[in-house]
Amino acid sequence: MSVLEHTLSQKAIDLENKYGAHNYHPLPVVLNRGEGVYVWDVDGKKYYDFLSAYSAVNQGHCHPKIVGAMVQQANTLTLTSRAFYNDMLGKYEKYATQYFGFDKLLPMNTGAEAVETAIKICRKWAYEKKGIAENEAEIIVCNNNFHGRTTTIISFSNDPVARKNFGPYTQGFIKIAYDDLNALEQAITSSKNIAGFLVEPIQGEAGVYVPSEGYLAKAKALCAKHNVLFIADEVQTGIARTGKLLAVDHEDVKPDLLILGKALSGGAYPVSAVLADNTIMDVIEPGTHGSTFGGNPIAAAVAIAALEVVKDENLAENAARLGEIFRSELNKYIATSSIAKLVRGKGLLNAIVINDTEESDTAWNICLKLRDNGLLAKPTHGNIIRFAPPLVMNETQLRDCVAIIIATLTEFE
Ligand code: IF1
Repeated sequence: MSVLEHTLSQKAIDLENKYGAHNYHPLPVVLNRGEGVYVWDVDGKKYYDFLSAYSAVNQGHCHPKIVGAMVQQANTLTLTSRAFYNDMLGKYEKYATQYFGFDKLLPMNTGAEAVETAIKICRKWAYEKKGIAENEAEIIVCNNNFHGRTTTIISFSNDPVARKNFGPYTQGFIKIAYDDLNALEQAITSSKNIAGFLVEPIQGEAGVYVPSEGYLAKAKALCAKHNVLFIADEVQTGIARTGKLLAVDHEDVKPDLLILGKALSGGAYPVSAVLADNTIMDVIEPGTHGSTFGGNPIAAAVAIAALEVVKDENLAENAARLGEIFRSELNKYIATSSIAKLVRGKGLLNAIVINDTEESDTAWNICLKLRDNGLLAKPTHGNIIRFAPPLVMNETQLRDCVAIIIATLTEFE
Protein backbone atom coordinates (compact mmCIF):
# COMPACT_ATOMS: atom_id res chain seq x y z
CA MET A 1 0.00 0.00 0.00
CA SER A 2 1.53 3.36 -1.04
CA VAL A 3 2.02 6.17 1.45
CA LEU A 4 -0.87 8.12 -0.20
CA GLU A 5 -3.20 5.09 -0.14
CA HIS A 6 -2.21 4.46 3.42
CA THR A 7 -2.98 8.09 4.24
CA LEU A 8 -6.49 8.00 2.69
CA SER A 9 -7.51 4.78 4.44
CA GLN A 10 -5.71 5.57 7.67
CA LYS A 11 -7.31 9.02 7.83
CA ALA A 12 -10.79 7.48 7.74
CA ILE A 13 -9.85 4.85 10.32
CA ASP A 14 -8.28 7.46 12.60
CA LEU A 15 -11.46 9.56 12.49
CA GLU A 16 -13.57 6.61 13.60
CA ASN A 17 -11.09 5.71 16.33
CA LYS A 18 -11.01 9.27 17.64
CA TYR A 19 -14.68 10.26 17.39
CA GLY A 20 -16.60 6.95 17.35
CA ALA A 21 -17.44 4.52 20.16
CA HIS A 22 -15.25 1.45 19.86
CA ASN A 23 -18.09 -1.08 19.64
CA TYR A 24 -16.64 -2.86 16.62
CA HIS A 25 -13.28 -4.18 15.40
CA PRO A 26 -13.72 -3.86 11.64
CA LEU A 27 -11.47 -5.50 9.09
CA PRO A 28 -9.00 -2.74 8.05
CA VAL A 29 -10.54 -1.71 4.73
CA VAL A 30 -12.30 1.60 4.06
CA LEU A 31 -15.13 1.36 1.54
CA ASN A 32 -16.65 4.23 -0.39
CA ARG A 33 -18.69 2.61 -3.18
CA GLY A 34 -20.89 -0.42 -3.77
CA GLU A 35 -22.53 -1.85 -6.88
CA GLY A 36 -24.09 -5.31 -7.15
CA VAL A 37 -21.66 -7.90 -5.77
CA TYR A 38 -18.76 -5.42 -5.68
CA VAL A 39 -17.49 -2.79 -3.27
CA TRP A 40 -14.54 -0.42 -3.71
CA ASP A 41 -12.20 1.08 -1.11
CA VAL A 42 -10.99 4.70 -0.93
CA ASP A 43 -7.91 3.72 -2.91
CA GLY A 44 -10.05 2.49 -5.80
CA LYS A 45 -9.44 -1.22 -5.15
CA LYS A 46 -12.40 -3.47 -6.10
CA TYR A 47 -13.59 -6.37 -3.95
CA TYR A 48 -16.21 -9.08 -4.02
CA ASP A 49 -18.45 -8.49 -0.98
CA PHE A 50 -18.83 -11.90 0.73
CA LEU A 51 -20.56 -10.57 3.84
CA SER A 52 -23.45 -8.55 2.31
CA ALA A 53 -23.62 -6.45 5.50
CA TYR A 54 -24.58 -9.62 7.42
CA SER A 55 -27.18 -10.62 4.81
CA ALA A 56 -28.81 -7.20 4.50
CA VAL A 57 -27.60 -6.59 0.91
CA ASN A 58 -29.11 -9.73 -0.63
CA GLN A 59 -30.29 -7.76 -3.68
CA GLY A 60 -26.80 -6.37 -4.33
CA HIS A 61 -25.34 -2.97 -3.46
CA CYS A 62 -27.26 0.10 -4.64
CA HIS A 63 -29.82 -1.87 -6.64
CA PRO A 64 -31.22 0.70 -9.10
CA LYS A 65 -34.85 -0.28 -8.53
CA ILE A 66 -34.54 -0.03 -4.73
CA VAL A 67 -32.50 3.18 -4.77
CA GLY A 68 -34.89 4.63 -7.35
CA ALA A 69 -37.89 3.91 -5.12
CA MET A 70 -36.08 5.42 -2.13
CA VAL A 71 -35.07 8.61 -3.97
CA GLN A 72 -38.53 9.11 -5.45
CA GLN A 73 -40.22 8.73 -2.06
CA ALA A 74 -37.57 10.84 -0.33
CA ASN A 75 -38.42 13.65 -2.72
CA THR A 76 -42.13 13.27 -1.99
CA LEU A 77 -42.81 12.46 1.68
CA THR A 78 -40.26 10.99 4.08
CA LEU A 79 -42.04 10.74 7.44
CA THR A 80 -45.49 11.45 8.88
CA SER A 81 -45.18 9.42 12.12
CA ARG A 82 -48.23 7.21 12.84
CA ALA A 83 -50.08 10.21 14.28
CA PHE A 84 -51.53 10.49 10.79
CA TYR A 85 -52.12 8.06 7.93
CA ASN A 86 -49.98 8.13 4.80
CA ASP A 87 -50.59 6.72 1.33
CA MET A 88 -47.70 4.22 1.37
CA LEU A 89 -48.03 2.18 4.59
CA GLY A 90 -51.28 0.38 3.75
CA LYS A 91 -50.00 -0.50 0.28
CA TYR A 92 -46.83 -1.98 1.81
CA GLU A 93 -48.72 -3.87 4.52
CA LYS A 94 -51.08 -5.38 1.94
CA TYR A 95 -48.22 -6.31 -0.39
CA ALA A 96 -46.03 -7.85 2.31
CA THR A 97 -48.78 -9.77 4.15
CA GLN A 98 -49.90 -11.35 0.86
CA TYR A 99 -46.25 -11.94 -0.12
CA PHE A 100 -45.53 -13.95 3.06
CA GLY A 101 -49.05 -15.30 3.74
CA PHE A 102 -50.12 -13.59 6.98
CA ASP A 103 -53.10 -11.42 7.98
CA LYS A 104 -51.18 -8.48 9.46
CA LEU A 105 -47.78 -6.76 9.66
CA LEU A 106 -46.39 -4.55 12.44
CA PRO A 107 -43.73 -2.25 10.92
CA MET A 108 -40.52 -1.47 12.80
CA ASN A 109 -36.99 -0.37 11.83
CA THR A 110 -34.20 -2.63 13.11
CA GLY A 111 -34.08 -6.38 13.59
CA ALA A 112 -33.73 -6.06 17.36
CA GLU A 113 -36.81 -3.82 17.50
CA ALA A 114 -38.76 -6.46 15.58
CA VAL A 115 -37.55 -9.20 17.95
CA GLU A 116 -38.56 -7.06 20.95
CA THR A 117 -41.94 -6.47 19.27
CA ALA A 118 -42.45 -10.21 18.76
CA ILE A 119 -41.61 -10.84 22.44
CA LYS A 120 -44.18 -8.21 23.50
CA ILE A 121 -46.88 -9.66 21.20
CA CYS A 122 -46.14 -13.19 22.45
CA ARG A 123 -46.40 -12.14 26.09
CA LYS A 124 -49.60 -10.12 25.54
CA TRP A 125 -51.13 -13.07 23.63
CA ALA A 126 -50.14 -15.38 26.52
CA TYR A 127 -51.98 -13.26 29.10
CA GLU A 128 -55.01 -12.25 27.04
CA LYS A 129 -55.58 -15.36 24.86
CA LYS A 130 -53.82 -18.33 26.54
CA GLY A 131 -54.72 -17.25 30.06
CA ILE A 132 -51.24 -17.38 31.61
CA ALA A 133 -51.10 -15.44 34.88
CA GLU A 134 -49.80 -11.90 34.34
CA ASN A 135 -46.00 -11.46 34.52
CA GLU A 136 -45.56 -15.28 34.55
CA ALA A 137 -45.05 -15.87 30.79
CA GLU A 138 -41.89 -17.75 29.78
CA ILE A 139 -40.35 -17.78 26.30
CA ILE A 140 -38.02 -20.61 25.31
CA VAL A 141 -34.82 -19.61 23.46
CA CYS A 142 -31.77 -21.54 22.27
CA ASN A 143 -28.23 -21.50 23.55
CA ASN A 144 -25.81 -19.59 21.31
CA ASN A 145 -28.66 -17.49 19.98
CA PHE A 146 -28.25 -14.09 18.41
CA HIS A 147 -31.34 -11.91 18.22
CA GLY A 148 -29.92 -8.41 18.65
CA ARG A 149 -28.33 -6.12 21.21
CA THR A 150 -31.10 -4.60 23.38
CA THR A 151 -31.07 -5.19 27.13
CA THR A 152 -33.92 -7.71 27.03
CA ILE A 153 -32.38 -9.63 24.13
CA ILE A 154 -28.90 -9.87 25.67
CA SER A 155 -30.62 -10.96 28.89
CA PHE A 156 -31.18 -14.35 27.23
CA SER A 157 -27.85 -14.45 25.39
CA ASN A 158 -25.10 -16.75 26.63
CA ASP A 159 -22.36 -14.69 24.98
CA PRO A 160 -20.47 -13.26 27.96
CA VAL A 161 -19.10 -10.31 25.97
CA ALA A 162 -22.60 -9.34 24.78
CA ARG A 163 -24.00 -9.62 28.34
CA LYS A 164 -21.35 -8.56 30.82
CA ASN A 165 -22.12 -5.49 32.91
CA PHE A 166 -25.43 -4.79 31.22
CA GLY A 167 -27.55 -6.16 34.10
CA PRO A 168 -29.99 -6.34 35.75
CA TYR A 169 -31.39 -8.69 33.13
CA THR A 170 -34.94 -9.19 31.89
CA GLN A 171 -36.61 -12.34 33.26
CA GLY A 172 -38.99 -14.78 31.58
CA PHE A 173 -36.71 -16.78 29.27
CA ILE A 174 -35.72 -20.45 29.36
CA LYS A 175 -32.57 -21.50 27.47
CA ILE A 176 -32.31 -24.92 25.82
CA ALA A 177 -29.91 -26.62 23.44
CA TYR A 178 -30.40 -25.78 19.75
CA ASP A 179 -31.56 -28.57 17.42
CA ASP A 180 -32.69 -30.69 20.42
CA LEU A 181 -36.36 -31.68 20.29
CA ASN A 182 -36.24 -33.55 23.60
CA ALA A 183 -34.97 -30.41 25.31
CA LEU A 184 -37.75 -28.41 23.67
CA GLU A 185 -40.47 -30.90 24.69
CA GLN A 186 -39.11 -31.02 28.23
CA ALA A 187 -39.09 -27.22 28.49
CA ILE A 188 -42.57 -26.86 26.96
CA THR A 189 -44.05 -29.41 29.38
CA SER A 190 -42.08 -28.12 32.38
CA SER A 191 -44.55 -25.35 33.09
CA LYS A 192 -48.06 -24.10 32.22
CA ASN A 193 -46.55 -20.66 31.63
CA ILE A 194 -44.78 -21.33 28.36
CA ALA A 195 -45.85 -18.62 25.87
CA GLY A 196 -43.48 -19.02 22.95
CA PHE A 197 -40.39 -20.55 21.35
CA LEU A 198 -38.06 -18.02 19.69
CA VAL A 199 -35.61 -19.62 17.27
CA GLU A 200 -33.27 -18.83 14.36
CA PRO A 201 -34.01 -21.36 11.56
CA ILE A 202 -30.21 -21.42 11.06
CA GLN A 203 -28.01 -20.00 13.83
CA GLY A 204 -26.03 -17.36 11.96
CA GLU A 205 -23.70 -15.68 14.41
CA ALA A 206 -23.10 -18.92 16.27
CA GLY A 207 -21.34 -20.09 13.13
CA VAL A 208 -24.03 -20.96 10.54
CA TYR A 209 -25.41 -24.00 12.35
CA VAL A 210 -28.00 -25.73 10.15
CA PRO A 211 -30.32 -27.83 12.34
CA SER A 212 -31.17 -31.47 11.59
CA GLU A 213 -33.66 -32.16 8.81
CA GLY A 214 -37.15 -31.96 10.31
CA TYR A 215 -36.17 -30.00 13.42
CA LEU A 216 -38.19 -26.93 12.51
CA ALA A 217 -41.29 -28.90 11.49
CA LYS A 218 -41.22 -31.04 14.64
CA ALA A 219 -40.56 -28.00 16.83
CA LYS A 220 -43.55 -26.23 15.27
CA ALA A 221 -45.70 -29.33 15.85
CA LEU A 222 -44.64 -29.45 19.52
CA CYS A 223 -45.54 -25.77 19.88
CA ALA A 224 -48.94 -26.28 18.23
CA LYS A 225 -49.66 -29.31 20.44
CA HIS A 226 -49.03 -27.26 23.59
CA ASN A 227 -50.52 -23.94 22.44
CA VAL A 228 -47.09 -22.24 22.38
CA LEU A 229 -46.23 -19.64 19.71
CA PHE A 230 -43.50 -20.63 17.24
CA ILE A 231 -41.51 -17.43 16.62
CA ALA A 232 -39.09 -17.53 13.66
CA ASP A 233 -36.31 -14.95 13.64
CA GLU A 234 -35.60 -14.72 9.88
CA VAL A 235 -33.76 -11.41 10.12
CA GLN A 236 -30.60 -13.04 8.75
CA THR A 237 -31.94 -16.23 7.12
CA GLY A 238 -34.96 -14.68 5.40
CA ILE A 239 -35.48 -12.91 2.06
CA ALA A 240 -34.10 -15.74 -0.12
CA ARG A 241 -30.72 -16.05 1.67
CA THR A 242 -30.91 -19.83 2.25
CA GLY A 243 -32.34 -20.76 -1.16
CA LYS A 244 -36.02 -20.37 -0.26
CA LEU A 245 -37.94 -17.16 0.44
CA LEU A 246 -37.74 -18.05 4.13
CA ALA A 247 -35.52 -20.66 5.80
CA VAL A 248 -38.65 -22.20 7.38
CA ASP A 249 -39.93 -22.85 3.85
CA HIS A 250 -37.41 -25.68 3.53
CA GLU A 251 -39.70 -27.58 5.94
CA ASP A 252 -43.02 -25.97 4.98
CA VAL A 253 -43.32 -24.44 8.43
CA LYS A 254 -45.58 -21.40 8.93
CA PRO A 255 -44.44 -19.54 12.07
CA ASP A 256 -47.01 -18.01 14.39
CA LEU A 257 -44.83 -14.89 14.48
CA LEU A 258 -42.41 -14.10 11.63
CA ILE A 259 -39.59 -11.62 12.26
CA LEU A 260 -37.95 -9.92 9.25
CA GLY A 261 -35.26 -7.26 8.85
CA LYS A 262 -31.99 -6.59 6.99
CA ALA A 263 -32.70 -7.55 3.34
CA LEU A 264 -36.36 -6.59 3.73
CA SER A 265 -34.96 -3.26 2.49
CA GLY A 266 -32.09 -4.64 0.40
CA GLY A 267 -29.73 -2.88 2.79
CA ALA A 268 -30.82 0.57 1.59
CA TYR A 269 -32.74 1.67 4.71
CA PRO A 270 -33.60 0.28 8.18
CA VAL A 271 -36.78 -1.74 7.71
CA SER A 272 -38.03 -4.58 9.89
CA ALA A 273 -41.38 -6.18 10.57
CA VAL A 274 -43.34 -8.74 12.55
CA LEU A 275 -46.05 -10.69 10.70
CA ALA A 276 -48.83 -12.72 12.27
CA ASP A 277 -52.45 -13.75 11.75
CA ASN A 278 -55.32 -11.82 13.34
CA THR A 279 -55.86 -14.18 16.29
CA ILE A 280 -52.38 -13.20 17.50
CA MET A 281 -51.79 -9.69 16.10
CA ASP A 282 -55.14 -8.44 17.38
CA VAL A 283 -53.80 -8.27 20.93
CA ILE A 284 -52.05 -5.10 19.74
CA GLU A 285 -54.33 -2.09 20.20
CA PRO A 286 -53.71 1.68 19.91
CA GLY A 287 -51.15 2.84 22.44
CA THR A 288 -49.73 -0.63 23.19
CA HIS A 289 -46.75 -0.40 20.83
CA GLY A 290 -45.18 1.98 18.31
CA SER A 291 -42.19 3.73 16.79
CA THR A 292 -41.59 7.17 15.28
CA PHE A 293 -40.09 5.78 12.07
CA GLY A 294 -41.87 2.41 12.04
CA GLY A 295 -43.77 2.09 8.74
CA ASN A 296 -42.58 5.41 7.32
CA PRO A 297 -43.24 6.13 3.62
CA ILE A 298 -39.61 5.64 2.56
CA ALA A 299 -39.44 2.29 4.40
CA ALA A 300 -42.69 1.25 2.72
CA ALA A 301 -41.50 2.21 -0.78
CA VAL A 302 -38.09 0.61 -0.30
CA ALA A 303 -39.47 -2.65 1.11
CA ILE A 304 -41.95 -3.08 -1.74
CA ALA A 305 -39.14 -2.56 -4.28
CA ALA A 306 -36.75 -4.87 -2.38
CA LEU A 307 -39.33 -7.67 -2.27
CA GLU A 308 -40.20 -7.22 -5.94
CA VAL A 309 -36.51 -7.62 -6.83
CA VAL A 310 -36.35 -10.92 -4.92
CA LYS A 311 -39.17 -12.33 -7.07
CA ASP A 312 -38.28 -10.62 -10.39
CA GLU A 313 -34.66 -11.82 -10.26
CA ASN A 314 -35.39 -15.30 -8.85
CA LEU A 315 -32.93 -14.72 -6.02
CA ALA A 316 -34.00 -17.74 -3.94
CA GLU A 317 -33.46 -20.15 -6.85
CA ASN A 318 -30.12 -18.48 -7.63
CA ALA A 319 -29.02 -18.75 -3.98
CA ALA A 320 -29.94 -22.44 -3.90
CA ARG A 321 -28.08 -23.23 -7.12
CA LEU A 322 -24.94 -21.20 -6.39
CA GLY A 323 -24.86 -22.46 -2.79
CA GLU A 324 -24.67 -26.05 -4.03
CA ILE A 325 -21.75 -25.13 -6.31
CA PHE A 326 -20.00 -23.23 -3.49
CA ARG A 327 -20.18 -26.13 -0.99
CA SER A 328 -19.39 -28.76 -3.63
CA GLU A 329 -16.26 -26.97 -4.86
CA LEU A 330 -15.04 -26.21 -1.34
CA ASN A 331 -15.64 -29.77 -0.20
CA LYS A 332 -13.36 -30.99 -3.01
CA TYR A 333 -10.62 -28.73 -1.64
CA ILE A 334 -11.35 -29.54 2.02
CA ALA A 335 -10.88 -33.25 1.31
CA THR A 336 -7.12 -32.67 1.13
CA SER A 337 -6.79 -29.45 3.13
CA SER A 338 -4.99 -29.13 6.46
CA ILE A 339 -6.34 -25.66 7.14
CA ALA A 340 -10.08 -25.95 6.34
CA LYS A 341 -12.02 -28.52 8.36
CA LEU A 342 -15.52 -28.27 6.88
CA VAL A 343 -17.98 -26.07 5.04
CA ARG A 344 -21.65 -25.86 6.07
CA GLY A 345 -24.68 -23.81 5.22
CA LYS A 346 -27.77 -23.55 3.07
CA GLY A 347 -28.21 -21.47 -0.07
CA LEU A 348 -25.72 -18.60 0.07
CA LEU A 349 -25.41 -18.56 3.87
CA ASN A 350 -22.27 -20.61 4.45
CA ALA A 351 -19.29 -20.85 6.78
CA ILE A 352 -15.93 -22.57 6.74
CA VAL A 353 -14.48 -23.95 9.98
CA ILE A 354 -10.74 -23.33 10.14
CA ASN A 355 -8.48 -25.98 11.62
CA ASP A 356 -7.31 -23.94 14.59
CA THR A 357 -8.55 -22.99 18.07
CA GLU A 358 -11.31 -20.43 18.72
CA GLU A 359 -8.68 -18.24 20.36
CA SER A 360 -6.33 -18.30 17.36
CA ASP A 361 -6.16 -15.41 14.92
CA THR A 362 -5.79 -17.69 11.90
CA ALA A 363 -9.32 -17.00 10.62
CA TRP A 364 -8.71 -13.26 11.02
CA ASN A 365 -5.40 -13.51 9.15
CA ILE A 366 -7.09 -15.51 6.39
CA CYS A 367 -9.67 -12.71 6.07
CA LEU A 368 -6.87 -10.13 5.84
CA LYS A 369 -5.34 -12.16 3.02
CA LEU A 370 -8.73 -12.58 1.34
CA ARG A 371 -8.98 -8.80 1.43
CA ASP A 372 -5.59 -8.46 -0.25
CA ASN A 373 -6.80 -10.98 -2.84
CA GLY A 374 -9.95 -8.96 -3.56
CA LEU A 375 -12.66 -10.63 -1.45
CA LEU A 376 -14.18 -9.35 1.80
CA ALA A 377 -15.36 -11.76 4.50
CA LYS A 378 -15.10 -11.81 8.30
CA PRO A 379 -14.92 -14.47 11.01
CA THR A 380 -18.07 -14.97 13.13
CA HIS A 381 -16.37 -16.69 16.08
CA GLY A 382 -12.66 -17.37 16.40
CA ASN A 383 -12.10 -20.05 13.82
CA ILE A 384 -15.27 -19.79 11.69
CA ILE A 385 -15.46 -17.60 8.58
CA ARG A 386 -18.93 -16.71 7.25
CA PHE A 387 -19.36 -16.50 3.46
CA ALA A 388 -22.53 -14.71 2.36
CA PRO A 389 -22.37 -12.85 -0.97
CA PRO A 390 -25.24 -10.85 -2.47
CA LEU A 391 -27.79 -13.24 -4.04
CA VAL A 392 -27.52 -11.45 -7.41
CA MET A 393 -24.10 -13.10 -7.97
CA ASN A 394 -23.77 -15.14 -11.19
CA GLU A 395 -22.01 -18.48 -11.59
CA THR A 396 -18.92 -16.99 -13.22
CA GLN A 397 -18.45 -14.57 -10.34
CA LEU A 398 -19.07 -17.31 -7.78
CA ARG A 399 -16.50 -19.60 -9.34
CA ASP A 400 -14.05 -16.69 -9.41
CA CYS A 401 -14.65 -16.21 -5.68
CA VAL A 402 -14.23 -19.92 -4.96
CA ALA A 403 -10.86 -19.74 -6.74
CA ILE A 404 -9.83 -16.73 -4.63
CA ILE A 405 -10.92 -18.47 -1.40
CA ILE A 406 -9.10 -21.71 -2.23
CA ALA A 407 -5.96 -19.89 -3.37
CA THR A 408 -5.95 -17.88 -0.15
CA LEU A 409 -6.57 -20.88 2.12
CA THR A 410 -3.78 -22.73 0.29
CA GLU A 411 -1.36 -20.00 1.43
CA PHE A 412 -2.08 -21.13 5.01
CA GLU A 413 -1.66 -24.86 4.41
C1 IF1 B 1 -24.06 -6.74 15.36
C2 IF1 B 1 -24.83 -11.57 12.38
C3 IF1 B 1 -24.66 -10.70 14.62
C4 IF1 B 1 -29.58 -11.21 13.55
C5 IF1 B 1 -30.72 -11.99 13.88
C6 IF1 B 1 -31.77 -10.14 14.88
C7 IF1 B 1 -30.69 -9.32 14.58
C8 IF1 B 1 -29.58 -9.85 13.90
C9 IF1 B 1 -30.77 -13.47 13.50
C10 IF1 B 1 -30.74 -7.86 15.01
C11 IF1 B 1 -28.43 -8.97 13.59
C12 IF1 B 1 -26.23 -8.47 12.94
C13 IF1 B 1 -26.03 -7.46 14.05
C14 IF1 B 1 -24.59 -7.05 13.98
C15 IF1 B 1 -23.83 -8.20 13.35
C16 IF1 B 1 -24.87 -9.12 12.76
C17 IF1 B 1 -24.82 -10.46 13.33
F1 IF1 B 1 -25.25 -12.70 12.90
F2 IF1 B 1 -25.65 -11.23 11.38
F3 IF1 B 1 -23.58 -11.70 11.97
F4 IF1 B 1 -24.35 -9.83 15.42
F5 IF1 B 1 -24.83 -11.89 15.09
N1 IF1 B 1 -31.78 -11.45 14.53
N2 IF1 B 1 -27.31 -9.42 13.19
O1 IF1 B 1 -28.52 -11.77 12.90
O2 IF1 B 1 -30.90 -7.03 13.90
O3 IF1 B 1 -30.91 -4.94 15.23
O4 IF1 B 1 -28.86 -5.56 13.95
O5 IF1 B 1 -30.94 -4.89 12.73
O6 IF1 B 1 -24.86 -6.39 16.24
O7 IF1 B 1 -22.84 -6.86 15.54
P1 IF1 B 1 -30.37 -5.52 13.96
